[in-house]
Amino acid sequence: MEKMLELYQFEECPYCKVVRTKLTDLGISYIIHNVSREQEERTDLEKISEQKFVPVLVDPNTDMMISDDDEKAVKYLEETYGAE
Ligand SMILES: N[C@@H](CCC(=O)N[C@@H](CS)C(=O)NCC(=O)O)C(=O)O
Repeated sequence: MEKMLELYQFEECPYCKVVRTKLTDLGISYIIHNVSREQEERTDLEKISEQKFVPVLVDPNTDMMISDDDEKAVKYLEETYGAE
């Protein structure tokens, strides 16, 4: 893993917590982008992912972006980094 993974999230979001926990369990250091709790204010997130829901997981190593789907993000992390 050459580049750090990035997670757009806010702390109380239960779906974000699932992804944070999986990243931690896999020992992956990552960059957190804390978005506003107000959906209307998530303009940066909308530019990047073309939608306003979190979590959004970005893996620049594989050009993968997973938006608004914690189960898919967890599956991706297990399949991509689970063996490390
Ligand atoms: N199905 C999505 C649900 C994600 C979701 O509902 N995220 C909430 C925050 S917990 C969200 O962004 N809601 C829009 C908002 O905050 O207004 C997932 O599996 O991750």
